[in-house]
Amino acid sequence: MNYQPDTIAAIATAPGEAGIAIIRISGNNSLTVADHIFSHAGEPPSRRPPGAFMRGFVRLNERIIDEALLLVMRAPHSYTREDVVEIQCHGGFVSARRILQTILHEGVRLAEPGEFTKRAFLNGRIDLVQAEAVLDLIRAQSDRSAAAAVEQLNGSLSDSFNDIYDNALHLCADLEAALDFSEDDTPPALIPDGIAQAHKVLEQIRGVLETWEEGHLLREGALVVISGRPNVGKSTLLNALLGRNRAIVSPIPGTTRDTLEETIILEGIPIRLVDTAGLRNTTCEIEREGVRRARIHMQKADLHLYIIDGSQTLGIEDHAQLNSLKAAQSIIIINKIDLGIIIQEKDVPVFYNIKAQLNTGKGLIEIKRCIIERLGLTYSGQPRAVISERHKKILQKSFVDIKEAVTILESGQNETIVLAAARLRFAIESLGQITGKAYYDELLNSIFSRFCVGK
Ligand SMILES: Nc1nc2c(ncn2[C@@H]2O[C@H](COP(=O)(O)OP(=O)(O)O)[C@@H](O)[C@H]2O)c(=O)[nH]1
Ligand SMILES: [Mg+2]
Repeated sequence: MNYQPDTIAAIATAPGEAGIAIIRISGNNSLTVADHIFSHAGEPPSRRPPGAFMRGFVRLNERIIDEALLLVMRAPHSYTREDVVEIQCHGGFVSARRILQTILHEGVRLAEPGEFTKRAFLNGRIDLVQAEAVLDLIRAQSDRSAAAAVEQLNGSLSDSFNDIYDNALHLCADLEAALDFSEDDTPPALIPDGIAQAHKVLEQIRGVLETWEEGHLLREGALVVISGRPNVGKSTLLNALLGRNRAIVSPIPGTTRDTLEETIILEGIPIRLVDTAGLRNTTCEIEREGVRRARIHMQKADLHLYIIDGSQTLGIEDHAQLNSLKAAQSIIIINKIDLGIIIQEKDVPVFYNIKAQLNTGKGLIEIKRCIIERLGLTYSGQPRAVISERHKKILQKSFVDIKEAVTILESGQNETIVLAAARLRFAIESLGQITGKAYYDELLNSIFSRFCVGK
């Protein structure tokens, strides 16, 4: 562990024109440094009570850098549980940077990404799952994502993980205790009880795993790809869903050559909408590249909006696509119904078809409703914390280990208890890494390096 509680500082606000900027200092020397650089009528920061804030001037060699507010927070009642000083100065590109430089000249080290939150974890104020919630909250793109992150920050997910961990630990302890008995003394109910207890843990893990889908959507959003042959109305649909003219719409086939991505929010879930180049064989190199990019996005899509021009017969690309699309992941839009429907309904797979006239917005409400249904986004308004990819991987691995332990116990041999207990130990070790009961440098780096400097 290369954790040294030296004093660190960073600008905590985003750079650019703004009302104020905040510089944060954390560690044993925070208050001494504040005394050196901050001039103010009255007691210096180090003699101020916790929670005090003072108005004064940040100085470098007697020259004023900026007028600022300084807040004093004392260990352990601060974000990091260390002495923390926050300086609020004027926003913009210069003041905060100069104040930070002045602080660094006092022998303070520039904080690494996420280091303040890492200290909050290492000092036991929050666990790893709560630390991750801080990042989720900062990155949230919708009210619903933010509400889920706040739930997680408040510890509701940590409670579930701790419960699973404790139950697995108890089970393991019971089995290990039996190892001290001679074979004849082993309590007769030990194995059946153990199996029942293990099933309970498995059930708990399964329950938490069920939140992953939602967690994935809340954090990464859903990738919804609009595709179809040229000129069917793909860009018209993108613009209609966005409510503004983002993509060029024209009757000339092959107008959209690159992929265009924009985000909308549906039921509190960020939807990454991608408009693509129309699928066709073409000699134009640029358009061919566009079609190649379209296909790459189509492979990754959570949901396809495949558009057909209903007033034309289907093309070979349509037949190929319609055959490869999966019902659960596709919505087929038969557009331009104002021009009369020529295509035969039997040519279009029966899974969801919507008839539309996209240039007038006809069919749009149904398309939105269907996106919500297909992606399972319906929201009751009740926020709940949901697991991330990292949690999922660990839970799945632990699940396998515990299941293995059950299989061993079910073989019914007393001498196999030691093997079952060993399996459970593996599971417990992994489970501990979720909340950070057990951690190693690499795990912390992989989590905190995703933060910004200053958080
Ligand atoms: N008549 C009719 N024209 C439409 C409809 N939807 C789009 N268009 C027109 O079809 C042309 C191609 O639309 P566009 O969105 O650029 O197609 P894309 O190539 O698939 O992106 C444009 O002139 C649109 O105004 C519709 O429902 N009915
Ligand atoms: Mg287009």
